[in-house]
Amino acid sequence: MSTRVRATAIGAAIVALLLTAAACGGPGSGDAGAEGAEAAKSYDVSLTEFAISPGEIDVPPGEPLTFVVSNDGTAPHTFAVETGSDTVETPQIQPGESTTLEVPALETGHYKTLCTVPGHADAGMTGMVMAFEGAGEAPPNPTGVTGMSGMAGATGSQGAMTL
Ligand SMILES: [Cu+2]
Repeated sequence: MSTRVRATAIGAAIVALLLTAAACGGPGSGDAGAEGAEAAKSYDVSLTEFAISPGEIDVPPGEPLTFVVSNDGTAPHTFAVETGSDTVETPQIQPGESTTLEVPALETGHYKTLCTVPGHADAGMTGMVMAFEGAGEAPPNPTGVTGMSGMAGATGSQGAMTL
């Protein structure tokens, strides 16, 4: 009887050790990853007749940009950024549709944005991307990466340990 109790206790101790080892390994590697990889930021752009909103988009220099472009107007539009060396633009976006535009990292400076449909830029569909240090700090975090599955696992393990 007593040996049986002892065996159970040893088993519980081993389980506890394994859990402790797992817990120690987790947070350490997690911290390293969070510091190294910054979450990619994206910028919402709305197209209408005949305007690009926001007219000025502030971005940090030196990192690739993603623009989420929605056509909120009633005619096809495009969104283009003149990066200096060339023009990066979306295909024509139909009314009510949206697309994304990937723009390579920009140096500090200002860059013209426009709709490339003939006549639209002249009608007012122009804007500016301003790239400068400090832009886009404290960005919103819509993804909410909180590791819910990890939490659930921990709770289950604790329940087992109390037995
Ligand atoms: Cu347009």
